[in-house]
Amino acid sequence: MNGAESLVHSLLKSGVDVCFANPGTSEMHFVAALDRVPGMRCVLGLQENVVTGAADGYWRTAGKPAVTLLHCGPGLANGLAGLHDARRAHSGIVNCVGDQATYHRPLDAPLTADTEGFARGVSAWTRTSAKASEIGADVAVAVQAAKTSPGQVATLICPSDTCWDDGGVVAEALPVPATPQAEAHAIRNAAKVLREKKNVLILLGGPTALTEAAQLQAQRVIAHTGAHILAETSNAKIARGQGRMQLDRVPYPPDAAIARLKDYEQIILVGSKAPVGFFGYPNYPSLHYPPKAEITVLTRQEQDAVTALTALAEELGAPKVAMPDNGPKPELPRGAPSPEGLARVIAALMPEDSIIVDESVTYGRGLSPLTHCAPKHDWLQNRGGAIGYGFPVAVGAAIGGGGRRVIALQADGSGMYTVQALWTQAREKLPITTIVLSNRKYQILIGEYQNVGANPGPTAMQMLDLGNPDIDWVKLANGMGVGAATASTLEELADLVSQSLSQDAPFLIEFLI
Ligand SMILES: Cc1ncc(C[n+]2csc(CCOP(=O)(O)OP(=O)(O)O)c2C)c(N)n1
Repeated sequence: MNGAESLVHSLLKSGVDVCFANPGTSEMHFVAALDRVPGMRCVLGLQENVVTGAADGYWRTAGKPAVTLLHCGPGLANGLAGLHDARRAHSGIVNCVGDQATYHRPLDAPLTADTEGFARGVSAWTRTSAKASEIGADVAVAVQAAKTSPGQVATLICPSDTCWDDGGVVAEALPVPATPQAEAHAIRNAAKVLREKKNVLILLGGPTALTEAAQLQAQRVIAHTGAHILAETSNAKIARGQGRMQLDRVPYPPDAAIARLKDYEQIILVGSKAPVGFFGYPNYPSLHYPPKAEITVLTRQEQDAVTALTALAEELGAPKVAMPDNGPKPELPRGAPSPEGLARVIAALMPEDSIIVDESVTYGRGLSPLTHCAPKHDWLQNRGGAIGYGFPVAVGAAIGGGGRRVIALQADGSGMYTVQALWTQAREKLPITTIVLSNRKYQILIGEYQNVGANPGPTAMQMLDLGNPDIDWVKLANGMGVGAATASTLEELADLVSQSLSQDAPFLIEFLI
């Protein structure tokens, strides 16, 4: 058995059976091993951020890591934005990066690069395999690292001779450390704050605090104490819709965030970070909460928020409560495009258990309150702020979701970073309905200009405008095998969304907003 075969066998033993790939010469033995070792679903992405973003989306819905196959330092570097967003979302991913053969590396051939250096900035765990007999054991440790709470990026660099040499040894799966529990004093402290203090905010974030199970316990706590509750601005996955809390998020715009948080004297963090701005601005506070507010940590991101919130509810003597009814589905709206209309179309039409991949940027800021009444669904956001996460995450979310409908809300500027993912959606026949929010601008940056105290002149405006020429999304999608149509009214949007939901295939709607 060669090293590559032991690598694939070891991944399968550790429960990793989906590979998102963009290979090159140094990965040919891995690719060949995929033919000889059955059981790995292989999905080709035509740019590396498609590959890494898909692995991110896969973790978020499947709850287990996929492996990526990337080509040398430059291939990994192309995928770094996706890995940055994945790291911020606490997505577990195993990257296998092919590289120069060990004896060839000192010759400084063209693709030689600081592959480990590129990897370290986005990975919690990085290793370069030394020989074929060790690569199986190395990848088992990589999977263990990826699965360790709260979910981590692990990168194994595989020099090509470690793959083609004989002597591969298959490694068994390693035990994954249990999710750590909150300390007993953290639960007592939070209970004391909730009993004795006023103007208390509970802030939910991270992988476990936004699940349905955690929300049931959080609902007990707020019903009993009258504390307020919010989620962080961007979240990897929030369980939403009927049977879930009507959870608002800390607003993105700094003024709105500061106004929303100004009266809190106490903030209890449950898997979250005390809110800071995405950016600093001249003469503007970086902290979006009052600096005098006291911060109490119930759980850190890697800790089990469900058990901690249950213990907190018990400590407070909070009775069990039913989730509030989130109201009836809305009527389908008609007329000119509006964010409220978009929210109503989605809330009215999404099937139960849909996955919403949200890269709606400015247009989507108000969608949350109007979609609580939708059937139960998961809402995925970009936690890292590196745009272009939407199309690829939709690919991975659909594959990890095993047939669940994905509805991707995709701002046009962000979509152009990773538009190649549409081809993968078509090839894999994924049930993804994409609504491209076509405003033909970098709208958010026009607002950011004002935030930094500048006024865009004609040259600056050219850097923020996506017209001249207009991007033809229908042709782009068709060119990659995805059916598509344009909607310029809410009724056209609703018709196209309904049609697409009846097909087990991707469909793209260019919504002219
Ligand atoms: C990788 C990366 N490159 C550039 C940026 C800077 N950036 C932030 S938002 C944005 C434009 C977003 O435009 P669009 O997706 O069309 O959304 P809109 O603002 O129009 O709602 C840019 C270029 C970024 N955040 N990440």
